Amino acid sequence: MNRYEEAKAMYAKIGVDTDAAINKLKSIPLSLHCWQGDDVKGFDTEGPLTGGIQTTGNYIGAARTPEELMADIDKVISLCPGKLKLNLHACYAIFEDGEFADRDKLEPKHFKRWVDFAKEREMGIDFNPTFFSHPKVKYGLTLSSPDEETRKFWIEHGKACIRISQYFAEETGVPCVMNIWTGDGFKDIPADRMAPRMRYKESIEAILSEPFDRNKVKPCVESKVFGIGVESYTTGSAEFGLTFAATHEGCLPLMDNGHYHPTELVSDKIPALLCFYPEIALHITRGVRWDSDHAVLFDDETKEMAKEIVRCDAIDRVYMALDFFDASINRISAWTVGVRSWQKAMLSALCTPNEELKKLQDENRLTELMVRQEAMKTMPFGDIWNEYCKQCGVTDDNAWFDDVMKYEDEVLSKRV
Ligand code: RNT
Ligand code: ZN
Repeated sequence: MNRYEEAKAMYAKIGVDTDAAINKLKSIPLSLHCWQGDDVKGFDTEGPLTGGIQTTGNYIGAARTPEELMADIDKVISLCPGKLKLNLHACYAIFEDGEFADRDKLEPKHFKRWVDFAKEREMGIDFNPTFFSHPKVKYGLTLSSPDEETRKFWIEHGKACIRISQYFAEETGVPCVMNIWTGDGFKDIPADRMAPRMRYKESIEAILSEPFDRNKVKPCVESKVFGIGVESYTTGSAEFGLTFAATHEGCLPLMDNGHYHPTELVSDKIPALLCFYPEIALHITRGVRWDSDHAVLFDDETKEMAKEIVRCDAIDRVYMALDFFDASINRISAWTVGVRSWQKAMLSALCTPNEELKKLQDENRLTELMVRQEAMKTMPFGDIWNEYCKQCGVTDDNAWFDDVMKYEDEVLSKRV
């Protein structure tokens, strides 16, 4: 018997079918964010990253062009098991022959090359209007600005993004999750907390008044507790985001697990939202002391989030997307570790005897529940993971790094 067969038998004893788990995971899409490859710079502006988010580090090899970014994404795809979707930001528009369109004038054609890229790889596409890193962000505000012209510009941007999202869905045949996040807020104590939120509400409503097919475009609102330089107040707070989504048909709440106080757990929020929303969306990241967007690891909270999605039987109701950006280490490795870690967390959740454990809880057999849950931790999960990687045609955790170093040597190190 090989290691997988032995591990499979051990899991079978506790009521888990590992073959079924492996097959199920192959069909679950994970949205791969393009912005790990170039430190969230995009192609449409020259300025710095703003909006309360920050990348730190200057490791060699950030992608500078669409070609480089696409090549890097291909490298990541080749190292990762499972089904991926492409997650783009509006600032990654590709302009041909010196043409330029500002964010309010973006059109589907500016993303045609991304559509070709995704179709060739049988990937769907998710999308994000980019409400940051742009001269029209006025005093740190966009959709909630008191300046009407500013608001109008960003509303037009949002509407353009709805049209582009619908184009993505039509071209790929896969619904497009379109996420609205702004860094709007104040560094210090504001005098008016409500009016910016009323303006934000009306602006999002104006964006969503753009006609679109709700089966093709899934608009989301992502909330946040604070940002760098936006410490005292964010317009799009948690209560704002949740209530907006709850009161606007077809709009989903998006939770980014870096966007809460460090002792709050998104794993606990997932089942709470699933009681009310038909569908929700996630940004999966790793905050270290703050929303630092470190690469996702196979750590306890990541596992717990995956467990909730699986045991709430909500795989088809939760849109999972990665959102991190580390510029201090090899970016391909950061990306690959993040993808593989989430896949691992999902596989681990699928290899958990959830129904049996729930029964222990319902029968108040809480001592046994603790004992069984602890025992899960030393099951031979690595053998199941290696089998999944093998079936997906990718190497195990120890083998892919050499490949990245070769790519760094041959490709990334030449980008100076
Ligand atoms: C920022 C939000 C947002 C961005 C991306 C680039 O804190 O998490 O989702 O990270 O849109
Ligand atoms: Zn996010």
